[in-house]
Amino acid sequence: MNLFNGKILAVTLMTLLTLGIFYSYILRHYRFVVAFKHKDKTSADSSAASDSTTAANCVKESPAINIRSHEFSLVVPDHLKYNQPHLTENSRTDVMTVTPWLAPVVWEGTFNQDVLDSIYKPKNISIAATVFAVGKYTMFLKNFLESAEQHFFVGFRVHMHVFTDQPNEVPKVKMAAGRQVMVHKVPSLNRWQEISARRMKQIQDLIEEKLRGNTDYIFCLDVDSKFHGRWGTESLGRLVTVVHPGYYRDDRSRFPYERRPQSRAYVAPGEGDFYYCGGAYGGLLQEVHQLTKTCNLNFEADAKDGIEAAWQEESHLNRYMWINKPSKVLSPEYLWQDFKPKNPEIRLLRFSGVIKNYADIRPNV
Ligand code: UD2
Repeated sequence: MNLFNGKILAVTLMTLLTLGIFYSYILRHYRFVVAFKHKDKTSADSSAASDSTTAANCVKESPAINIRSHEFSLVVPDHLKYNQPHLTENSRTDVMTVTPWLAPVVWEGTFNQDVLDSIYKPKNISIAATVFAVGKYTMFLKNFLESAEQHFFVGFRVHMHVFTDQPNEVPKVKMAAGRQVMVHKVPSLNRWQEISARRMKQIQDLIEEKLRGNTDYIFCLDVDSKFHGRWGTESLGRLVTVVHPGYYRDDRSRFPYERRPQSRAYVAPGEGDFYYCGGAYGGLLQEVHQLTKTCNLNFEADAKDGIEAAWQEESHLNRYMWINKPSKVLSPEYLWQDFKPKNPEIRLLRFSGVIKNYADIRPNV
């Protein structure tokens, strides 16, 4: 009996010993594989590798998180030379350069375009712009498109989506490689208010039906405008909006928000950050999709209740941005008005609305 017990004990001990050796071998091997994999990752210099969550001194293998967004990595080529930024110096002291929720406000002098371009160029991003030219507004297309070729994301892949009721009136504009105009036919409407407001739905549809999966950023612009200066990578962000040139020096009590509480665009007195333009906004495709979908739903629900916001989709956009703070705010350099004298803080005029006679060009007054 004792002999038998002794044999069992010996076998058990042998088994435990073997398992112990086996376990420590597996553990060592696993650590080696992790360390090797990690070395591979951190030595990669490209933006693609850095798009993942890899941190330079990370020691643990993180689970495979495959979030790839151009907003998550700001990788520059090694040895890029540019002026040193100084924390105690600010190139712009005359204007606000960051909002209370820490979104940058973009003015000439606040960014280095070489740094930004070198970050976004290797990502091979694709940018869509939408512009509507219904009825007599086709007259603005030539200047808009030609000036965009000179100033709007020059050197990047750009698709200009022109929505019009008269495709034959879209001028042929010579475009650089990687850039093209795409024409979409839309019905003409009897009221300018409808033409302007319905853009949100048409942009939502465009994103759902044509842009998903092939476009990174989108900007939605008024056609009765012209580019005069660079509009480029400094404007890229998750959700981007432009402060209206007509109200940026005013107290918020003077902003022309929708003031009737029955409307879904209502902004209460004492609320609101800035007054934003309906004529230029943008961001990542999924963010602009959410924005246009929400504003359109609210516009339609208002219409069912027999109410149209004071400035149609611009009012809904302002309500949206009050709650959903933009991640980047573009200064009025990005949408000025030709009839306004240039204020001193506007050091570079980039995009501006042309002077027009509303009575001559709109289908209704
Ligand atoms: C402001 C906004 C505009 C919109 C509108 C309120 C700016 C610079 N503009 O402009 O974006 O929010 O208020 O609804 O912030 N359109 C046509 N055919 C027409 C009428 C309009 O194609 O017959 C299109 C065109 O793309 C035009 C846009 O709608 O740029 C806005 O219309 P607008 O320029 O007449 O509106 P406006 O100047 O009041």
